[in-house]
Amino acid sequence: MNPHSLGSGTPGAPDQLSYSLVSWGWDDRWAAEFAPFADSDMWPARVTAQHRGVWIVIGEKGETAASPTGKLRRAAGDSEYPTVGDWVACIESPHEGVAAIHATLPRRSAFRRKAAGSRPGAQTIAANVDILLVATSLNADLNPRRLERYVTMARESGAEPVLLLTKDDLVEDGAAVVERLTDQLRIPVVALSSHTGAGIEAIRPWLLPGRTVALVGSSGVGKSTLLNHLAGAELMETREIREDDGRGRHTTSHRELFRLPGGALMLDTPGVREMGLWEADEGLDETFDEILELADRCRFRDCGHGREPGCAVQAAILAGDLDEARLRSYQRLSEELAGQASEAERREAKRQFFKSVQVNARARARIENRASRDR
Ligand SMILES: Nc1nc2c(ncn2[C@@H]2O[C@H](COP(=O)(O)OP(=O)(O)OP(=O)(O)O)[C@@H](O)[C@H]2O)c(=O)[nH]1
Ligand SMILES: [Mg+2]
Ligand SMILES: [Zn+2]
Repeated sequence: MNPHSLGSGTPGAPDQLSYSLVSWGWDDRWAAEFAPFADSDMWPARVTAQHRGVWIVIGEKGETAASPTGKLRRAAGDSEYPTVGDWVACIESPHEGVAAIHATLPRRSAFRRKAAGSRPGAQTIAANVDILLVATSLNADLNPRRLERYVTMARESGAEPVLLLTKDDLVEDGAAVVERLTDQLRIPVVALSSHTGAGIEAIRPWLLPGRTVALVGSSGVGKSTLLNHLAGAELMETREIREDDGRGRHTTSHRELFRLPGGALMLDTPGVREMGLWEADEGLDETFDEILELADRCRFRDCGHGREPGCAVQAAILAGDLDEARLRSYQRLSEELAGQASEAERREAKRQFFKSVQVNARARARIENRASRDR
């Protein structure tokens, strides 16, 4: 963590677009979003890192630790709970050296996943990302289903997805894989090597000043190595992949946003084993748009694309126009999403149940109170 350089003076809101904020992605639209807070002692800042219970924000006067006000913590749903990449309204707090995050400005994009563990709901991993670099290594299992899942989530986030095939120095046929996956996923695909520098130039067009670019993908694919290569410095620790040795294999353990020499903002994230789909219907439809198009021509509106007569999807598979594996992948992801809907329903039912129990408990307490008074 960097030292906090925020002075003790009260940082005011910038009158004009201040350069230091602009270099972190601030623009007229953010200034407009901040307008409701501008007449107070609040100042805008961007969340650049999140550690356990501590947020690092950067404002006009520099960097400081911060944490959400109790009110924000209590009120915040996932869309207001500050995360890396968020623009927030901060105010000095009584705790020295720690600013209070009063509000989160509405996000332009949000890369979300199902919350880890048993906690229900979604977790926003990165906010206000323009370009999502989905990294996967060429020398490992290139599971197209897993890639489709990532691309679906990336699309749903509102950011533009780009597939990075890392460690190109370790394989012979990188170019062929690029061609195949471009065809399959219909997004830009780039093969590169952070060790030799091959292919790095191909991602420069996305690394524009003030643009936020996030790196996501499984552990060990070389996300932090790429960040360090682009930064020309060891910003993040990297480590050789170890087989599971009981100590876990994740090297990066927190999310952090850095400014690269060219002015682009790059967000490194810890690799994840499992990215659960979350409210990704729209992204799913875009990823499988050819299936959706075919389905429009099925005889039955609710066609399951199995043995139904007049199924345009099955016809396309028979004609060799559609890969059956793509249909299966689409169906599997759809089912996963459908399962979530009912999971949400179950949660709601549980909430209602506990609410009624509480009401009953309160009613019981009132009755007992009255009974003891009457005694
Ligand atoms: N041969 C080769 N190895 C690479 C390349 N990029 C990264 N590596 C190696 O891959 C290993 C993992 O790299 P990291 O950058 O730590 O991977 P990561 O994606 O950040 O992993 P997590 O932080 O756990 O999510 C390191 O030993 C790197 O040196 C590359 O282009 N070529
Ligand atoms: Mg890393
Ligand atoms: Zn059909």
